[in-house]
Amino acid sequence: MYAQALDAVGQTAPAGPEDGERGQRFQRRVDAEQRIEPNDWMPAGYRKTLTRQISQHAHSEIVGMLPEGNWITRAPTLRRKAALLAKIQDECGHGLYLYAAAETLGCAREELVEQLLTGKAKYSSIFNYPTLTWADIGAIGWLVDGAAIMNQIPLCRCSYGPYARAMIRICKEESFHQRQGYEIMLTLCQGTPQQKEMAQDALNRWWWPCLMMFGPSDKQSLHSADTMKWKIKRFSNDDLRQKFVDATVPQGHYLGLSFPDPDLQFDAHSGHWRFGAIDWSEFKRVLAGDGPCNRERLAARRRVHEEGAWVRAAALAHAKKRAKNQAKNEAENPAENQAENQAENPAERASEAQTTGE
Ligand code: BYC
Repeated sequence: MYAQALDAVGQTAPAGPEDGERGQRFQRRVDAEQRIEPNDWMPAGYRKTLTRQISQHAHSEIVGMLPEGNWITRAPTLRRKAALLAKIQDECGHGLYLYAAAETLGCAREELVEQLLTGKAKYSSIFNYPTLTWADIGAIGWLVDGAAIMNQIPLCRCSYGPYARAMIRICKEESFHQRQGYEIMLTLCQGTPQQKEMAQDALNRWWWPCLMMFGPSDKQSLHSADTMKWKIKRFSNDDLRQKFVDATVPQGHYLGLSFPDPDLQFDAHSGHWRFGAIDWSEFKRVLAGDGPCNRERLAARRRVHEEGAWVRAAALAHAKKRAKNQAKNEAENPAENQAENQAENPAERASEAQTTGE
């Protein structure tokens, strides 16, 4: 379905005011909340920034499986192991929907994956931190998925149709992820003093990196002006960060935990939790490839990509064989095939109508 947009490959259009009437018409459609679809004309800048954001988002989902995968064999109970496996599989699925959405913009998945493996494309900074104890799995669900939902719910209304539609399903699953994480934290906080200490230690280590997930401050953000104008982003990085802090601090207090920020305090006048300064030098270091686990994460991705080469080769060979057999069959029995197609089509059409609700 998504591959239809490959029709648009090569239609590179200039970006900005020089787009003239076409560009103005595009902006009017965006302003009127009309969805932009793969075969519609779009400014080159819109296509480029969407490809960048969606593919980085896809890479984040895929790399995001690694820190949690570290705990599958050591989950404390069968129930926890089943939930963790399901969550990690969901993340793989999210990555696949997102690569498919990015492909509708005319960039092949192989190329996007190559950009990740060569270190050219970014993925979320948060996945360059280690998962040292089981409590980190709780903290990732509660905080990382909590931050992801805050950022991703507005993306369900993104102006680009395939991205917005992918995000609807992703957000439903993220909400389950967040709850399973909070439940792990609650269990630890109601357990032994050592378990509560583990939960506190995980919060201490994940809190600041989670605030960095929302990206640089609005003043430093490179793309926000364009992405807000094009209604890809609906809220600025700082606004989303503040919403996350406001939602999360009372949840932490309910757990009986404290936040590793001496400046955190409630401002009754504005109704917001005010927090201390973020260490942007750490964020820059992680983005530059020098976080605690950057090298390990990329090495793991490269290794599994190489090890999976035979699966890609086998799938391609199988597809070729099927296409060849089908062509041979059609050449040998043209009348039969025509009758079969005619018989099949009404059922196919009916089932399509059912799934699209027509
Ligand atoms: N990490 O101009 P800005 C998840 C880069 S959740 C790395 O503000 P933009 C998951 C940015 O790419 C995580 N890089 O950018 C959860 C840009 O560099 P380039 C994924 C970052 O795009 C649980 C530069 O900094 N979520 O998947 O307007 C389990 C300047 O920034 C980060 C998404 O991807 C960062 N944290 O705003 C498993 C959501 N922040 O590209 C998986 C979709 C900024 O010019 N993405 N940069 O080289 C977005 O909403 C936006 O892309 C961002 C950044 C808010 C992240």
